[in-house]
Formats: sequence, structure tokens, C-alpha cells
Amino acid sequence: MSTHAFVHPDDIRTLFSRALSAMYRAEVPQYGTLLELVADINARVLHEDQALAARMRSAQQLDRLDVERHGAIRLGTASELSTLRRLFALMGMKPVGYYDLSMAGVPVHATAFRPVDERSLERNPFRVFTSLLRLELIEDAALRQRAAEILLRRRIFTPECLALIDQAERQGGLTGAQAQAFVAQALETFRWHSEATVDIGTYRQLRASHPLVADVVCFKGPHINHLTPRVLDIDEAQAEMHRRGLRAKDSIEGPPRRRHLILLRQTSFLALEEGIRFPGESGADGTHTARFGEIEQRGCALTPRGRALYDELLARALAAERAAVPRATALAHAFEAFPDDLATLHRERLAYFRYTLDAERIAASPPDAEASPDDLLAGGWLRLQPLVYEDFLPVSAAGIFRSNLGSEGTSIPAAGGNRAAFEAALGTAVQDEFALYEAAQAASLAGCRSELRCAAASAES
Ligand code: OOG
Ligand code: NI
Repeated sequence: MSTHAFVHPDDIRTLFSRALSAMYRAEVPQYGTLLELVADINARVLHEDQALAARMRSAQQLDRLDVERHGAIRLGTASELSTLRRLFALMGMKPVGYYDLSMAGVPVHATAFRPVDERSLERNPFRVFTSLLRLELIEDAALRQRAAEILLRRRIFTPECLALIDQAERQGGLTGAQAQAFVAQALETFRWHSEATVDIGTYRQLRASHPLVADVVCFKGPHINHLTPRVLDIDEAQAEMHRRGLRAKDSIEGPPRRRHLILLRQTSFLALEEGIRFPGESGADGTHTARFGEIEQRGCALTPRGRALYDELLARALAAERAAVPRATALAHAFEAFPDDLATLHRERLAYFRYTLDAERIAASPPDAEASPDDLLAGGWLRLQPLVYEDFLPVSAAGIFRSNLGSEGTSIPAAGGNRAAFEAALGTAVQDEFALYEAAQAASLAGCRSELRCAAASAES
């Protein structure tokens, strides 16, 4: 079969994210409210700030905004994770980054599956924050054993889904009809099940060890637990959530509001308490909280140096908060030390950019094509577009986990990360997020240089 008969992975990703969004909207009506609220705010912000609209359009950020979402799931076993890697690969999503959540008392580690090349990100940057339970962090050995046995028995992928993954790997892709079938089958893995697979006693025991353990172990599959649209003004979205009757968590995770937002700011509404049926002679009913809604605003990607400064200032702000300074004040104060203009962010190598050329300036007086980016910027030949942060933040993620799991039984040992074990389970190494941004920035500079060389050559002839 020739490759042109196959659907592009970017298109399969879009089919899937659309289907997942429709399913979640039907399951959790508040998510629909969130989508409407975000669409309203984005339309208003773009209408009121024409300069922002123009900047976003020229940075190919406008078209993707309506489809942009991330979701999250939590898996139980190595084999579930490695199969999910193969499933997401068919949609052009690769594992990027390693997140250790044990440092925040949550017994998981994680990666983000997402598109990695710029063209695919522009088309649809759908990402899924994917956690793997670390059973070794359950202290009670008998309970740990019990949880492992329960997990080994379940099958989170349909047989048809597994067959289509095999087939796609053999053929090198999926035809239109196969892609449709694959999306429908893959969706089943993410569906909510209101029936637990264990009796209520087991559920309560697992829940007492950590609420997340119960969420992962007691159900047929790793239900999608939230889907997050991207908003252009998160402070406004937070206020609007309250106005529309959604129980938003009290503070926004991440950096404070700034002229040039860095990384990522997030807020959520609290998890729903949902009725669950438990098997067993008592036929008991109970409740479980897992699913919630979240909104995020995305800013500029930072270099390792910028990230180190961010981590330092955030730690300083959180320490002040523990000493009873209100969070907003603590954040604003700590982040005064983070430059907030593009030229300084670039000069101090704190953030990543895409370089573009100023055609008029070049026509008026062409520069030395081999000059440094700093000199080309200083002379007005180059311009800066911040690269969007496409990843996640472990401290924010821990805050999101915590606000949605309840505070009971969060006593897991301080373990430290175990990236080698995670990658062994995944079946591959995770990609380095910094290397991806670095490559995007370098490619844009190379593109600008080759245009400058052409301009210089034609000026000479
Ligand atoms: C994932 C929480 C992390 C984010 O946006 O940081 C996350 C979870 O609760 O499973 O989605
Ligand atoms: Ni999230």
C-alpha cells in the first residue's frame, strides 16, 4: 500500500482530540461551560487588543487557539504506559519531559505526550499529561500486592484498538476508514466508568493509602480526568468561573501576571463528587472525586537558565506564603527580579525566541549576514517572537493534583524521582523539552541568515 493512502498523524490527532472533547463535554457539563467562557474571553481580548491579535496571527498562534487543549490520565502498569506510547505515536504525539510528583506527596511520575515539530504544533498542539502510579510507594506490603494483582487483571485497551495499533505499525499508517475506527476504539480507554471493579472495602483501604491509588486501581480504565482549553486572560477567566457558578480553586498556579507571560498559569474548578456502584453482595453505593476542569494561559518558553531563575523565585514566593504573606503579594514581590521585556529576556538568555526579519530595515541598509543575533537585533534587522511554552510545571501540577484529590492520607515517603524506571516502563527515553525549544530557535536563526545571504548576494550582482 502506498503511503499517500494514509491519514496524516496530525489529522488523526485532531479527530481524536475533537472526539475526546465531545465525550467529556457530554460526561461533564461544566466543561462545556468552561469552553464557552474561554471562547467569550478570547474573542473579547483579541477584539480589544488588535496588536496582540496581529502578533498571534503572524506567529501562527491564532488558528490553533480554538482547538488547543490538554488532558490528563493516570495509568497503573508499565505495559499500559508502553501501549499508550504506541497509541499516541499514531497521532504524532511523543513523550516529552520527566515529572517527579513524589516531591509533592503524590505517588506518581509522569511525562507529556505531545507533538514536537513546529508545523504539527501549529496545526493542533493537543497534549496529554500522563502519570504512572508508583506502587512501590505504598507502604503497606499486603495492600501493595493486592493493588498490583488488581491492575494486572484489567485490560484498558479494546482488542480492536490493539489490533489497529499493530496494523498501523506494520503498514506504516492508517487509511481513512482505519483512522476512524482507531479513534472510536482509542476513545474507549478514556471513558468514565461509574462502576468500580473492586468492593467498597478494598476501595476504602486503597483510598486511605492515597486517594490517587484508589483512582487508578479501582476502575476499568484511566478515565480522562480533565481537558484544559487555553485562555488569553486567566485572571478574567478565574473571576468569570466564580460568576458562572463554578467552584474554582482559590489561587492561580504558576508565575504572576506580567507584561510578557512566562511559562504557564493554570487554575481549575474542583472535582465533582460522583456516584459509584461497587460490586459485592452489599451492592453498596459510594462516591469518588476524580474529574475536574482546568483553564490555562500559556506564555514564553524559558531556557534552563530562565527556568532556574523561575524555580528560585517561585520557591521564595512559596516560602513567603508559608510565612503568612498573601500569595499574590508574595509572587508579585519575588518576580520583580525576573526581567519583563523581550530584549532583556533575550540578551540574558532567559527565554527562547523565533527570529524574524525586518524587510524594510534590510532593504534600507543590509547587515552583515554573519553578525551575531544580538547585533542583528540591536541594528533592527531581526525581531523577536517568544516561543510558546508547550509543556507543564511540576509544582503547578502538584497543586492541581492536590486541589482535586482531597487532603486525606497523603503520607507517602519522600522518595525522589526514578526516571530510569519510568523510561524502562515507557519503552523509550523521554525527549528533552529544552533541546526542542533550542532547536526551534536555532532553525529560525538559520532561516533568517540564509535569507540575509541571498539578499546580500543579489545586492552585489
Ligand atoms: C494531572 C495534573 C497535572 C497540569 O495541568 O499540570 C496537569 C492529574 O491530575 O492527573 O494536568
Ligand atoms: Ni492539567
